[in-house]
Amino acid sequence: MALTKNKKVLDFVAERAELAQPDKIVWIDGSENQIKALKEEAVKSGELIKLNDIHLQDCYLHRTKVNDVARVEDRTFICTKNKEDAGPINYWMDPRQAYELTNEIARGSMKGRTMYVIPYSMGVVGSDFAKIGIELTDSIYVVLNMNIMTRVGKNCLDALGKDGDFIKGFHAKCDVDADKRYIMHFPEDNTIVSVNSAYGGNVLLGKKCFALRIASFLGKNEGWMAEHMLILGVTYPNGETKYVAAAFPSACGKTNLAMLIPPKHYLDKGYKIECVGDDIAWIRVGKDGRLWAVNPENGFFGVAPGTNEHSNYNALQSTKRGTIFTNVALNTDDMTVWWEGLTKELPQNCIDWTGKPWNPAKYDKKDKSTCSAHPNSRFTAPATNCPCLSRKFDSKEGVPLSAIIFGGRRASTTPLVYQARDWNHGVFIGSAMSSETTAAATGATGVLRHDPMAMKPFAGYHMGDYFAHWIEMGKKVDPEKAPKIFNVNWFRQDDEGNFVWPGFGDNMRVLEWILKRCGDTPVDAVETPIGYVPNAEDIDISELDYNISDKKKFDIKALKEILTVDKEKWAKEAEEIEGYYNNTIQSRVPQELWDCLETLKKNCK
Ligand code: GTP
Ligand code: SPV
Ligand code: MN
Repeated sequence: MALTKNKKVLDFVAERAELAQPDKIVWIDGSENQIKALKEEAVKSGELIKLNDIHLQDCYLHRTKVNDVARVEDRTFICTKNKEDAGPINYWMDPRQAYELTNEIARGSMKGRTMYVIPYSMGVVGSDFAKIGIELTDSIYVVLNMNIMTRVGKNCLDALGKDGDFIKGFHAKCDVDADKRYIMHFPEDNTIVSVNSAYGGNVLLGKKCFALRIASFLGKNEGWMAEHMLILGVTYPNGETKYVAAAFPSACGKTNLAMLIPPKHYLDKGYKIECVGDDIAWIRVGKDGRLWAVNPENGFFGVAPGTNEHSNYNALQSTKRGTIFTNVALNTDDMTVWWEGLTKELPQNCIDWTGKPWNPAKYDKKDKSTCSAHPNSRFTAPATNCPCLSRKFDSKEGVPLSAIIFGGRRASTTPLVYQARDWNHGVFIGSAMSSETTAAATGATGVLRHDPMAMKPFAGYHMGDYFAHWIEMGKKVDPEKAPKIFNVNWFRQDDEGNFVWPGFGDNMRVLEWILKRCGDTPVDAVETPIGYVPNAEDIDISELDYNISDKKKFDIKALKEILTVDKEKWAKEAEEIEGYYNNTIQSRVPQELWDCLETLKKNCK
């Protein structure tokens, strides 16, 4: 039975049902009983495998088709009336053509299936930040994941009232045919259509599709920002908390930074990290002239491989209850899950992510095809499971930002950390980001590409206009209270290809410097061609017992090495950025950024 009298919702459901012709329509009310019944149904059909309820209470494993394991960037379209508005780095399709194409694909595709109506809110229901979406889907996996990742239920429809507007999402798995897979965004009609996939970012429409692509478009028009950022709080021994947001590309360390556990001597002093969000931030200018951020999500869709008790204890704890694992290995000894990096010892009796017995003897770290879990295997875990979840997670107004951090995966050139000279220079640094590609999207990994503000795959409009929006937001913030902007790189490598910086919990040492630069306990920095770099002595490397390789230890010499700014390399980088602006983003690059580029070029002479 319909759970609302909102005519727009009813019309949307009716129109899509007429197209897809489901046997049944089920409204998701968010009740425990309904979710429980859906889990049981999915276990019965084999869509989910129930895991050991003692070790992993109410947890399930799901395997996708082997052709459907990551976001498909080249099949993800921004469908604006004018091609120009989607910009040069988005795939574009004429909206009429995109509707026709996907309508043809979806027509009748839900015959014999159920269409679920998921009312959900991005953000705390009732907060000024929050926005409501309705996702229609024929996948129980999607319903159950959305129920973890967003706030689902009848109260979202109540918040809409009789004629409130919402973001329309339609998902049909069809035959999961990769050749007919399309993820279409219609920012001008607040609509998303996804067909022929059943994987994460392609189908959990509240996440990248709505909370980044559609929301960034709304933000541009309404004066706020939707960013691919984690949000964390650093609580000091005196109880005060400072918040930072950080944008790193997919699989470049957001979840890890968001819930890091500081080194022991910080903990002993009383420092604490609190996680507000691990992937997406919606940011507004508050009445006080500061920037305020909320995490619009309600759960974590985190990368499994590499997650373990030491690298990310909090994430691992978050997966112990009410979690859905996708494409990890099943340990049949005790019906638990495993993935590369979870434990040092390899389990002997696993079914790999494709459903075949896994041979640990053949496992070779360097050969992905021998892995038991897919490199982009994920856990969908409720945020409330996270031991370090911030008290402000559910706050309607969000948290005020002291710093914004950009970062990427760069084997060379980019130092461990540096600070922008001012807001516009910070925007320039974000716009000029490059990072090596990862398994989070289909295609080759390890290829260096431009990924401005970690938003290359997620900006729902022209990237040049997106840069201009950042510049505009800088003008709206009180200059005295604007967050300072930084860039970090945890991934500098030595000549043998080892990561030099210990990373993970030890990133706290860099966060401390960043917050000092935001005015805590002022600390000097070295002015370099690219911005302010720390004096090596000002990064705390005490109590650090870390070996870069069998032969090398991390010490002040290694630190100095990864803080170096090589003028020649940066002159080349500047040329590269100029090429990107000229050839890719073209005429819509704001003058302020051209000016920063000129300064960089001059500084590197
Ligand atoms: P998405 O969910 O795809 O947006 O990824 P993410 O940005 O949240 O990345 P995540 O924290 O899941 O980390 C991705 C990979 O980077 C994992 O394999 C981590 O082990 C690795 N990683 C994270 N932080 C660090 C770090 O500080 N140093 C090193 N060397 N690796 C890291
Ligand atoms: C990312 O790729 O940045 C993710 C995973 O967070 S997905 O939801 O698939 O986009
Ligand atoms: Mn992400």
